[in-house]
Amino acid sequence: PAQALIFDLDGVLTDTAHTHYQAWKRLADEIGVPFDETVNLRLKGVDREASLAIILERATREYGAEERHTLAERKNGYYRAAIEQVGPQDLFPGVLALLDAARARGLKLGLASASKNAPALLRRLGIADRFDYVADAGAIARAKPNPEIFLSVARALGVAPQTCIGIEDAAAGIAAIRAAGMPAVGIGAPADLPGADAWLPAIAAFDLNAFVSR
Ligand code: B16
Ligand code: MG
Repeated sequence: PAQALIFDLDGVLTDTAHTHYQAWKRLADEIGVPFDETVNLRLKGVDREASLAIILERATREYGAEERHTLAERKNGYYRAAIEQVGPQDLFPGVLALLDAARARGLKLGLASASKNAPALLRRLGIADRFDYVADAGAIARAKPNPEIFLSVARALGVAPQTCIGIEDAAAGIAAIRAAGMPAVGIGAPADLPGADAWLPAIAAFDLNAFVSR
């Protein structure tokens, strides 16, 4: 039987995916690199440095390591400023009810976000104390689709990976969950999230009875 739910954050519990996009777009405009929603699809679930590398594929010159670091920091400043406005009202519908219901069934709750801003965002959303363990994105060496982040959460929760259910909105995240040996629930369309065991249009549609047998 399932013992834990492990959630992604951006795109699963709240819509900061768009906030990330706006911060990257501002940076890309400033340095004159074309960037749009289509390119942005490739950034979903991808960490900060790798996201910048994807954006700079369209640059007309090379950017050295130090310069890339400065650009990534600049984007992060824009993002941090934007999430100052985030509050509990920005949680997707159904999140609190699901966390409560899972807790009532004795399930452990973990968070596996690639974002180094996840702890700050959880506090803003008012749900920081609802998780038994939040992955330290800065300590993860291999980004999704590598299973490391999901395995680190299972280990910290003290449960076997196959007794966890991973919930993700990004293809790289679904691949990471599957590689960790966990069942994967995709938030999105099957065509965008190959390999998931089930797909839901939004977290509000997550029915514990369907996934967790008593
Ligand atoms: P940061 P998730 C990911 O979070 C986002 O989906 C991705 O767009 C972002 O670039 C990444 O976090 C890194 O975020 O720059 O804040 O460290 O979907 O894994 O919760
Ligand atoms: Mg995500």
